[in-house]
Amino acid sequence: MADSGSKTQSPHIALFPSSGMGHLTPFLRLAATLSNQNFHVTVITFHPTVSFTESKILSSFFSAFPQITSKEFHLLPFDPSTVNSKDPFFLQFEAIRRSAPLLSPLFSSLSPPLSALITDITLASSFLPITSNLHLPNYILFTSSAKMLAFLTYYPSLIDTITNTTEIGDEIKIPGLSTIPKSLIPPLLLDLTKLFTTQFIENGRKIIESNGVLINTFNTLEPESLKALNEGKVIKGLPPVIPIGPLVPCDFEKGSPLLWLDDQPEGSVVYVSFGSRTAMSREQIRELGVGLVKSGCRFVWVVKDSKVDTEDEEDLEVVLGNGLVEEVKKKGIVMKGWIDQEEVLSHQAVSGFVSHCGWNSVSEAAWHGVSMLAWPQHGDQMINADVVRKSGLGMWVESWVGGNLVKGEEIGEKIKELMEDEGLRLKAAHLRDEARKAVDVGGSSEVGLLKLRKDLEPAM
Ligand code: UDP
Ligand code: G50
Repeated sequence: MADSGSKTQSPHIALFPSSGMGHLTPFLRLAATLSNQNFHVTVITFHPTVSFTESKILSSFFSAFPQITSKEFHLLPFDPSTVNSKDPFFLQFEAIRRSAPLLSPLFSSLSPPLSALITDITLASSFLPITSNLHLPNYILFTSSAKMLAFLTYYPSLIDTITNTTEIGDEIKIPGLSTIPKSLIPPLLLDLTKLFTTQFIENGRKIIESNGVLINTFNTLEPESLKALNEGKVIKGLPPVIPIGPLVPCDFEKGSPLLWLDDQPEGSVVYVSFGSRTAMSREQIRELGVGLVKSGCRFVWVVKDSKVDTEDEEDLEVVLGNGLVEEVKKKGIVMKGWIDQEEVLSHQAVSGFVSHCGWNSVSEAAWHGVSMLAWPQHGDQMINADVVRKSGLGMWVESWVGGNLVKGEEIGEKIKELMEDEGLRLKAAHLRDEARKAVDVGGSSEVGLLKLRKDLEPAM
C-alpha cells in the first residue's frame, strides 16, 4: 500500500497481547502489518510466558522487526489458589488483568506519546477503565470468530434474565443471527462460578466502552454475524466492528521445511492438528491414528499429548503404542511438538485439514483454500466449526462433539470423504480468492486499517 507519511508523524500504537499462541500470533501479525504501514509500534509482553513456543516466537518476532519497540510489563504477584481455575492460560489472563493498575506508569514511559492501545479481548474489562481515565483510545483485537463476538456481547444480557444457566433453552437466539443450539456454547461458560466465565461476562459487558473492535475475519467468511454486529442488532452501542482479516502468516513464524511434502502428489495429503493447547485422550489419539491408516490417505499428523508444551514429554511410541507408530509411518508423517502450519497449509500437496477449529487455524485454512474436517473439542471451537460448515470451508460431524470415543473406522471414512469432495474443494478455493481480495488494495482489511489510521491521526 501507499506510504502513509514519515514515521515521526505516524500514530504510535501499543499492542497488548494475552497468553497462548492463539492470542499472541494474531497480535504479532497485526503488529507486523501496522509496522509495514509505517505506524510506530510497541509490543508489550510479560515474562515468563506460559508456553515455550510463545517465548520462542517473541524472540524471532523482535529480531525480525528491530524497528518495533519491545516493552516488558512486570506482573503483580498473584495467588492462583484464590480463583476457580486450573488452566495455566486462564490464570495468566487473570494475573495480567490484576496488574492493570501498573499500566499508567508503563504508558507514560513510552515515547513518542501513545495514540492508541490495542488490547486483547481477554484483558478488555480490566484495561478499559484505565485507558478511559487516561483518555487513551483503546481498541480491542478479537481473536476469535465474529459469531463468537456476537455471542460474547449477547451473553451478559442473557445471564441477566436468568438465575441459573439450566434455564437456557435448547437454542439461543442472538438478534440478527440464526439460532445457535445450546450444545455449541463453550461448556465452561455454563458454569458461572468459573474464573473464565467471570472474565468472559465482564469483557462482554465492557467491550462497548472500547473505541472499536478489530477482528480477524472477512465478510465472505462471516457475512451474517458482521452485518448483525455492525447494524447494532446484537447489542446497542457497540463501537465499529472492523474486519481486518485474514491476518496473514509472516516470515518470522517460519520453521524448518518438511521436505517429505515435496515428494507427494498435488492435493493428496491431509493435515491433522488440534492447535497449540488442545490434547485429546490417549484412547482418542490412538483411534485417530487407526482412522488415518484406514482412510488410505497420505497425511501429516501432529500429536499433542498435554495442554502446555513444556509438559509434553512422552515419546510417540508411548502415546500411540509401538505397533501403531510403525503402521502410521508407512503412509504419513507423525510427529510431536511444533510444526510450521503455514508451510503445511501453503503446500500444493495438502488439500485437507482435520482441525479443532481454533480461529487462527480456520483463518489460515481459508487463506490457503484448504477444506476442513472440523473436529471441535471445547471452548469457542464448536461455534467456529459452525462457521466452517456454513461458509462452505468444510464439513463437521456434529455428533463427534461431547467427548464420547469416536472410533477409527468412522474417522477414516470421514477423512476419505473430505479428501474426495470436489464441491468442498471448489468452495474452499472461492474463499481463498475472497480472502486474498480482502487484504488487497481496496479490500476490507486494507480499508479497515485505513479507518484506524484516520481515527487516530486527528488526535496527534
Ligand atoms: N500452530 C503451528 N504449529 C503447530 C500448532 C499450531 O504453527 O504445531 C499455529 C497455528 O498455525 C495457529 C496457532 O498456532 O496460528 C494456533 O491457534 P489456533 O487459534 O488455531 O488454536 P489454539 O492453539 O489457540 O487452540
Ligand atoms: C477458549 C475457551 C472458551 C472460549 C474462548 C476461548 C473464546 C475466545 C474469545 O478462546 O471465546 C474470548 C476469550 C476470553 C474472553 C472473552 C472472549 O474473556 O476455552 O469461549
